Amino acid sequence: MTRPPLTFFLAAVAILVGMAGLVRGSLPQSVPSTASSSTAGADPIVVGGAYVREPANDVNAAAYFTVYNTTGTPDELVSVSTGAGAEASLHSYTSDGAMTAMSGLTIPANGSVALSPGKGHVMIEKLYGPLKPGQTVNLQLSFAKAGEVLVTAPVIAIAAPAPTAEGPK
Ligand SMILES: [Cu+2]
Repeated sequence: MTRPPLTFFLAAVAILVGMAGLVRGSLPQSVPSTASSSTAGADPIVVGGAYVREPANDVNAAAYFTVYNTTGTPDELVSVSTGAGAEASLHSYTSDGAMTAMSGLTIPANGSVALSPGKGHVMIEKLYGPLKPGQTVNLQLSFAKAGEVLVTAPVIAIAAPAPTAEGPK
């Protein structure tokens, strides 16, 4: 029966304390790099170029954006909610130009889908108040895999050009 001598044990404790001291001492240097958290990689879903067109009435508005899927697996935008109106739904167009509701919007792996005039939009209905340029609209996008993604969309004047979508960095 052999046991490590007490001095060996104390030496090990000293080493551990010393290491703890080193770690503690290094903390201030690592504070600025808050972005390097333990979550691997960037956001799985990136939304760019979001805007809401200033509505012609105080009832409905349309939001546009481009969704980028940075993962190797398709994802699906399943629902949208907003602080600007009581209802928000995904709309696209039939081949003869009529607006139609979408049950979901698939974003291909390593791909993107743009909701743009003529292609689709998020229809915001029962607006809580008028939307004017300079205001912003909060959109909460729910994805099947990526979960909730919050987007802030500026309200763009009726005749103003749409912002260009900025993809994942
Ligand atoms: Cu619509």
